[in-house]
Amino acid sequence: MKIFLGDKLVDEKDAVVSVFDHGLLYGDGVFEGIRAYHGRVFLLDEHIDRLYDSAKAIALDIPMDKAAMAQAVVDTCKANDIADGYIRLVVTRGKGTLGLNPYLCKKAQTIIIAAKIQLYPQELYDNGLKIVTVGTVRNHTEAINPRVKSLNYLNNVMAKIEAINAGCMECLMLNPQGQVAEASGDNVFAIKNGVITTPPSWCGALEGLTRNKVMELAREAGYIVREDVMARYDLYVADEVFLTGTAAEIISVVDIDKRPIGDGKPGKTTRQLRDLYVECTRNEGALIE
Ligand code: PXG
Repeated sequence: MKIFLGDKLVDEKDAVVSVFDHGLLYGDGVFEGIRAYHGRVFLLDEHIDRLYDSAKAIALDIPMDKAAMAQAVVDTCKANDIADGYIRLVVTRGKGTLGLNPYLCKKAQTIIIAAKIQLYPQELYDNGLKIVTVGTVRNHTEAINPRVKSLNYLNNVMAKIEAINAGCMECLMLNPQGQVAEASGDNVFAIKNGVITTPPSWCGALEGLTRNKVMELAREAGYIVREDVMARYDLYVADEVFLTGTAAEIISVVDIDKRPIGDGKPGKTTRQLRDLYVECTRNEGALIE
């Protein structure tokens, strides 16, 4: 496998970073998880924009412009013959000292891995997910804003541990005010009487690109789509609930905290939105050439 490291493609065996890299020492850095479908990188510009916004928020200078970064993603896919796959784009603070001070790290480190994707089992799409609310609340917006896709994912990892311990693959995370934020690695939506609602990002949600795409597709299909503050109650009494994310795409939630959602089966609007989304993944994206 070829890995993009720093400013060029290298063999996997040479793709090594320093033990003094602050990405490792402090989780100091940002990342993106991107999909390639049918020889195209889906939502590439949107991922690059979010990466640079995350970097800006943590005062990290990426030593490459956006166009060069987008090209590096495409080149990494091409070098590995990836037409359908998963791309992990990481920018760390780089090599520094054992102290926290990021200003002592001379240059940010860029890593791009293009690999095959491990998909969720089809059974989960057919039957839907059961999730639980976890005790770990999403980061306070003035601690690490959840809009920053940072390398510091312990908040989400702690939530995931609770989900797995409860026998679930995903979970519901609330913000410190007790409002619905998102899942550990996905955004959450509810549908009630034909109105589709998701929490605004200021409630502690990553501004998911799948989320944004689904909102756009749902509006085009004639649905009313709202970003609104949500309580767990809104999810419990919804007709349908679904999660969105680059890896999961769109997946139904059929049970939350032992409350069956709607009739306890994946709903037809979720199915419709999933079909529209899959259609987009066939036709859109930056060509890998
Ligand atoms: N919330 C969080 C906390 C996430 O990490 C999403 C929402 C969905 O955002 P996108 O832009 O993907 O629609 C994410 C994204 C992984 C993996 O390997 C995680 C994500 C994306 C891709 C892969 O677990 N999280």
